[in-house]
Amino acid sequence: MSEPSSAQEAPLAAVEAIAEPATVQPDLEQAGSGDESEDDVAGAGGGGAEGVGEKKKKKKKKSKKKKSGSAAGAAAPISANGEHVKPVQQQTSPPSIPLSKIYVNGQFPVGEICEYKDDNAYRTTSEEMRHKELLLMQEDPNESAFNYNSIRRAAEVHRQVRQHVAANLKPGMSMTSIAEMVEDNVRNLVEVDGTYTSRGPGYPRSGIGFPTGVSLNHCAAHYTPNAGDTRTLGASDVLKIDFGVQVNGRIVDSAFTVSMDHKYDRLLEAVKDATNTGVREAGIDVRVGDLGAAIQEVMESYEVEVDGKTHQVRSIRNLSGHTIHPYSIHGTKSVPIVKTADQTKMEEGDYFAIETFGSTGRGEVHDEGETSHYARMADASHRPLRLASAKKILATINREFGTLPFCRRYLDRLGEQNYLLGLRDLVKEGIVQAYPPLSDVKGCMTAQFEHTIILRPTCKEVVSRGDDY
Ligand code: HZT
Ligand code: MN
Ligand code: MN
Repeated sequence: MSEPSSAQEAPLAAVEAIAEPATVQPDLEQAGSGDESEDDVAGAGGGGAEGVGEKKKKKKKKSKKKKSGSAAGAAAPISANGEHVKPVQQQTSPPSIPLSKIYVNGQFPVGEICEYKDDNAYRTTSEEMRHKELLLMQEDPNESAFNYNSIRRAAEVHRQVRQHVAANLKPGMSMTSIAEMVEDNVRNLVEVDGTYTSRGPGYPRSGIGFPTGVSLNHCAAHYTPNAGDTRTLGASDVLKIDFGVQVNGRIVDSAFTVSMDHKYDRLLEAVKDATNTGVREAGIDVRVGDLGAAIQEVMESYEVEVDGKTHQVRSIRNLSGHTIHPYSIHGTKSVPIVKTADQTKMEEGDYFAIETFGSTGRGEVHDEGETSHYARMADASHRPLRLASAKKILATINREFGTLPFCRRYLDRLGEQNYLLGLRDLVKEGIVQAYPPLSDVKGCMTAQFEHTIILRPTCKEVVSRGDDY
């Protein structure tokens, strides 16, 4: 079941590619030249969709060098409505060209398409479902969650940014510079321009979806540096890079793990396999507790040997995947990564972040360390605030982020000062939720892979799939 060559190969290969000239680009010819087959539609972004239960196509070897610089996700050449997705120019390295200048007709690459199975196999060809989907896709992207172009644009930004970041990570870099490398590139490619959708302030047109997680080693999630943090990346660190891109409120939430130290290869492979299992088994009418069981079974079938000691990889039982709603990173459903009795069903129209975490430790996380991540609660009703600093920072949060998560660095760069007391008051009043770093026991290692999927009427689309993971 496991992919022999997968795990951290992509990130490490990318890291090794630092030495190469950064000029090799995907050939535009190939991307839109009409040599597409039906396979290309179904395999979208999924040339690299290794191990998700579909035939692998032999990759054309046009260059001896690994492609770099763009479309890490093997851009799909045809959009869902049959129109060609034509890049009119190639991305630079480092990336500098906004996606809207590369895909000028507004059609962005389709993710990996997976057919529904069993009782839902009829959906693939059902006229009713196709018709429904065509109508949904014509809805206004501002108002409808079903205009998939917004999320595909966010996903292509994610692929291009992560490709660049993975290729440029070096031990000794500060965690702040790593997070900023992600964020600066996201802002450029997704064209953050300070405008809002028709919903007004708090609903930015496009931008960063949530703070860039750069969690290290036994810390599994929700660490990003605050001001003054001097931590640097070590050569034997296990780094989870978890970042989000947002277009018209549609958020792509996807993450990968890298380590320069090969002794963690097997851990990364286990978690990648577990996440791909979750992605593959997800579908309409699937019970989330059953999905958790499938994920756990694959995760815990792995053993990793680190410095002469053998560990069974554990699924971190109190972490989970989740639905994603417009402008809200966690919707109402969770996807456990261990077997549970949760009978909640996945449904048509749901957007899910499928993420799994493996650990060489206890397989359970607790809050540890200073909080960096926050988000305003969706229901903002509250009693009057007494602290002036709380009122002031809440006004900024309402205008700039609405219900999108943010971190202290994002407040700093807006020029906010001395807001910590006010921010803590908002947390105390239940207006803002704090998301502290989540860690397993000291000395263990944790890894994560995550994809965003859409349960479309006719098929499942793994929007964030790339040729890296
Ligand atoms: C919270 C705050 C953020 C959502 C998962 C996650 C990163 O653990 C229901 C299930 C960003 C995301 C989130 F700033 N969380 N995905 N990527 N973190 S979660 C959660 O809080 S809520 C899982
Ligand atoms: Mn994430
Ligand atoms: Mn997530």
